[in-house]
Parts: sequence; C-alpha cells; structure tokens
Amino acid sequence: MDVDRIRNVALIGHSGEGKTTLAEAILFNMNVIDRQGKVEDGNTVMDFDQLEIAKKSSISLSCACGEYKGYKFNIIDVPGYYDFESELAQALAVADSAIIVASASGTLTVGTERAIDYCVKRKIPAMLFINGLDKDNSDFIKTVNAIKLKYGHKIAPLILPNVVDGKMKGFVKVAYGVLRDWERNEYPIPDYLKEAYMEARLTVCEAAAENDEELLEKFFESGTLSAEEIESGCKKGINSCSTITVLGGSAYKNHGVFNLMDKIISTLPSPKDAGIQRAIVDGEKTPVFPDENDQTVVRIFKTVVDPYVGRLNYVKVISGKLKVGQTLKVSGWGEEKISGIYTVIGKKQESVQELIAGDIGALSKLDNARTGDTLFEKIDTRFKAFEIPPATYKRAVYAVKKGEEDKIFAGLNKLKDEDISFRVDKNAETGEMLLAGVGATQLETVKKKLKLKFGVDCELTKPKIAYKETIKGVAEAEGKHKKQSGGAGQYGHVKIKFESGASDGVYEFVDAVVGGAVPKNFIPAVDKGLREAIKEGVLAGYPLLNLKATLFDGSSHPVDSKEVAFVSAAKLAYQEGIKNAKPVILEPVMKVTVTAPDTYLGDIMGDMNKRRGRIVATDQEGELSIVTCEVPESEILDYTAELRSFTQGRGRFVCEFERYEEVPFEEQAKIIEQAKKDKE
Ligand SMILES: Nc1nc2c(ncn2[C@@H]2O[C@H](COP(=O)(O)OP(=O)(O)O)[C@@H](O)[C@H]2O)c(=O)[nH]1
Ligand SMILES: [Mg+2]
Repeated sequence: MDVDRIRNVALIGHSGEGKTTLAEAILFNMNVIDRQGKVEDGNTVMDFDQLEIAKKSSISLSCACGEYKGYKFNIIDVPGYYDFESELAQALAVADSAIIVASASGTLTVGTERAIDYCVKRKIPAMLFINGLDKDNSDFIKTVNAIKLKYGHKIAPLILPNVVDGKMKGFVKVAYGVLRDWERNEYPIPDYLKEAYMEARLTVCEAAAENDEELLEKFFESGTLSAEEIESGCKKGINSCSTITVLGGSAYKNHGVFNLMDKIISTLPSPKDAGIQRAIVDGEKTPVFPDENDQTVVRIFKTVVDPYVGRLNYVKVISGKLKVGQTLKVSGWGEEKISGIYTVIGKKQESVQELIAGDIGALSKLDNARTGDTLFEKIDTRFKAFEIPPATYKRAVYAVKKGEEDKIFAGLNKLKDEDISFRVDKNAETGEMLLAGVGATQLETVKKKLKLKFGVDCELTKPKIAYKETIKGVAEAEGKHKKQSGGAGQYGHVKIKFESGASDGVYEFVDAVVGGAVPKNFIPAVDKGLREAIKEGVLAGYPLLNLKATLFDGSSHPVDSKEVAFVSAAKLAYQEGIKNAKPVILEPVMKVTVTAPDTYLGDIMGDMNKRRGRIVATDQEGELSIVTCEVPESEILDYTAELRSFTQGRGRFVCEFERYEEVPFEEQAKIIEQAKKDKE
C-alpha cells in the first residue's frame, strides 16, 4: 500500500445523525461485512461496546478499515454528544479529513454548526454528507440553503436531488452531468432538472475555480470546467479549508454512499496531501511528513481496555515504518518493545507485521504508553496535547457498599486510560472523592463502566461545598475549666480577646499576659486548645478562618493547674467568644468565564443574576460574547447542563476558584439548618 492511497477519515457531527450507520454502509460496500447492521439492533461494527449497544448510541471513537478501488480507508466513527468531545479532538488529531454527517431537516442544526465551526477553526479538510434522504420529510435543498446562509459560498453541493412526487429518487452528479438513481444506474439529465443543473454546475465551477489560478483562467475563457477540473479544484479548496463540498443520501438504505466513497478518493486528502503534522522535534516545532524512509514516529490517539488483548492503543504512524520487533522510545520516560501490531475493524483486530507512514492501526502489549504518547525511533518527537474540553461538571463519588472506596478509586484511575477527559481527586476539605468531567452523561458512563469492568457500584451526588466560617466583630470571653471532686483536681482559667485578622489569614495567637496570671508553661496549652477549636466554627461546624486570639489574662492553681485544663479552658472561651464576635459563614466563589454567541448575552447575564452571580466583564470576539463573572460555587453545580440547555449547546464555560466570601443572611440560615440535619 502506498501512502497516496490511504484515506483517514473521521465521521463527525451531532449524535443521531447517522454516522455509525454511514460507517456500516461504507464497510458493507467495501465487503468488510456481508450484511449492514443497525444501531437499533445493536449489531453495528462501530458501536460494539456493551454500553453503546444498550444506549443505542456511540460513546467512544472506534476505527475500521477496508479497501475500495485500490485505496485503503481508515474510518474513525466519532461520538457526537457534547460530553464526548475529547474523542472528537483525539480523532481529528490523526484523521486527515472529516465527513460531517448532517440530517436533512431543512435547517442548520446546532450539531452541524458546531462540527463545521470545529473544522474551520482548526483547518480540517471537510465534506458534508446530508443524511436521511429516504425520510419523507427530508429536504436536501432546503438544508443546503440553510447551511449556506451562514457559511456562504464555502458550501459547494456536488449533487442535485431528483425529487419525483415528493420522493427523492436519486441525484444529478453535478460535475459529471448525469442522473443517478439509488441503484447507481446512470441516465441523461431529464428536461425538468436541466435549468437547476445548469445553475448548480455554475456554482460548483466557481467554487473549484476560486481555488486555482489556472482553473480560474480557463473558467473565464470557456465559461465551464471539466468534471476532473471541478474535482481537482474542489480538492484544493477542501484541503485549504476554503471549500466544503456537499453530498447526500441515506446511510440506512445505502443510498448515495458509493458516490461519497468515490469522492473520498478523488477529493479528500491522503496523509501526504494533508501534509505536515506539526510536532516538537528535539524541542523545536517542526513539520513531520509521512515519509516511509524517515525515522519511525507513532502517535497514540486512543487507549481501550480490551477484555481479550488487554490494553490496546490505537495509533497513527506519522512517519517511517512501524514493524514488529522494533524498540521505540517514549519522550520523558523510556522505551517500548513493539510486539503486536494490528489493523482494527470495530472490536476485531487482525495481526499484521507492519504499518506504513500515514496508516492507522493498533498496538497491544505496550507496558506503559497510552493516549497522548508519541513513540519514536531516534530523535525525540512529541505532539501538542489533545484539546480536552474543560472538566466543569463535578460530582462526589460514594461507594454503595461500605469499604469499596479504594476499589472505586483504583478503578477510576484505570478508566482514565480510556477517557482522558475526566479527573479523580480527593477533596481534602470535605473528605469527598470527586469526579470532574465534561457532563452528566459522561460521568454516568464512567459509573457504568466501573460496574461493568470492576464490579463495583457507586453513587454520584452533588459535591459538598467547602464552606468556612469567620468572625466580623470583636469579643472578649472567659473560659474556666475546674474539676475538684476527689483525687487530683484540674484547674485552668483564661481570658481571651477574639477578633478578625490573622497574619496568615487563618489563625494568629498573641500572648499578652502580664504578671504570670497564666504561667508561661501553660501558654502553649492555650494556643493548642484554640488550634483544635478552630477546626469547627460555632455556626455550622465549618473551619474558622482569619482569627486573631489574644490571651490577656487568667489564673492558675498551684497544684491542680495542668496542660489539659488550659486546653479545655481555651476551648470554652472560644465557644463563648466566637458566638459574640459576629460569626458568619463564608462560601467559595468561582470565577466563571462563559463564551457563547452574542445573541445569548442577555440570557447569560439574567441567569447569572439568579445565581447570585456578579458580572465582572463582558468582551466580544467575533460573533462570540465572553462574559466573566463571579458566582458562588453552590449556585453553579448544575450550570453545565443549564447553560447548554438555554444556549442550545452553543455556550461554554470554564471556572476556577477565586476567593471566599460571606454568605448572605438567608442563605446562612439554610446552611446552618442543613448542618444540623447532617449531624443528626
Ligand atoms: N431513515 C433513516 N434512518 C437513519 C439513517 N441513518 C441513520 N438512521 C437511524 O438514525 C439513528 C441514529 O443513527 P446512528 O448511526 O446511531 O447516528 P450517530 O449517532 O450519528 O452515529 C439510528 O436509529 C439509525 O438507524 C438514514 O439515512 N435514514
Ligand atoms: Mg454513532
């Protein structure tokens, strides 16, 4: 196989548009499978995972390959749902082009818009496939026009539908000037389509000519271009991301899929056309070409834990040749011996001896390497890290069965191999195990995998907020600990002034005792008592911040005074004093930066108000508004889903801890009430 004859194509777009079904049709047409499976029957090549079968929808990217007209297609089926966007980033880091699958709904759907924007922004060559044209209410032309409304002449349809009695019977191949039915028979263009065809052809010729000086000249001179010229012009346009060609059909009925496959060959880039993969080579940013004679460089873009072969790493060979028996280095930590190389078709692997530059396959039996690692032969090479969506959705993890916490923690850490877009932390403040990810669907998936692969059940709950307490006023208090009933007695007596303002922001102890009212040797005991006491505030039991405590008086007993007595006395004074020093509850306030199309600006600000948020700044970047606000953490625990919902998935946010702030009075009452309940 020659690198020019490889096509690495990712199928992208919103979920439910037919990507997995399209992959199935392509594989069927390449004779990789002898029957086209259905997502709803749970028998497709790409949705093979048990959870995907149950959900009837893709969760992680999967790969399959086959041959068509002497070309090798590596198809990467990418899940469309928001929560799995990391899979999109991983797939597009190695695919040389994308096919955006869009339903023929007559509108530009948010999912399609996101996919197009993603490709345009990152310069990924793309083609659109308008799917579901077998459905009664589908409308190719209306859909294309809706997409054009936003993207203009970038969008170049290569087909013209032939609709008879409200049903699409086939299409005109605009470049070639023939009518095709769904059985791939070809006819001359009927009269009723001629006018529309002439118009469509003109549009395509313009799109092709725009990308090539020579073609432009020819088009000016003769007013037309040949089919080959149209394709070569479109190919240039696709490669430079100035053109997105449009095809259509029905993945389900396998209509229009052969035509798509022909265009994959004629207009989508080979790994060589797609050209340079930017890498950091020996510390320098350098292009790496898919040259067979160069050093071997292999990039791992996905790790899966396979029940039969163990950990399987999906790889793209960036340059050189990957061979069984090679030892390759890994930046930063060592080397790996290459023993099992495979081509992949969904859940099936076929062992091969080598993979050439530009090709995609899988490696088994690597010791440590995983997603994101680059293996190289001689010169240190690595790539920019995958663009992972921010992990803004947090949930606490509790074991259903007591005692399984460690097993859950270990399982989660293993699952991170498969999904690089969630984090597991232990929160030292609240003592909770926290899972942070892109959204609820993702974390639910993690939970199900935990059960399936490690046999442990867990519950996901809203995380506890790490509230704190402090005082705003000043109070003096006395604490006396006295026990003198029989045997050895205990006596400690202190007078302490409590006020806000510790030098370190947490706690400061000042010894202002004169004349030995509290003997020198017992002063550390007072400090110790207070240090223990501030672990719990007097309102709701949260740690106390910013306390300055000045010991200014007290008394002692020649026999009964002991360390424990002064520790207790200090604690008594604390209870009394803090209550009188205007205690308040503090809450963590986050800095949240929301990005969304500017039409949502008003909604975002109004919604922030309801969350007790403060707008700090608003900025504009193209059509996007960027709103920076400060909002209590307790008010944004579900913001991921809510922002998505009122922006139809167009809004994004990131957030980070900003500072602690006083909780408003009404809210304090709720927190105190809750703390009481928790204690019972
Ligand atoms: N009628 C019709 N149904 C389709 C077509 N393509 C996909 N479907 C159905 O739409 C649903 C979602 O398809 P799927 O391939 O899972 O979409 P994905 O989420 O983009 O991978 C499934 O029930 C498919 O059978 C099509 O061209 N026509
Ligand atoms: Mg799918």
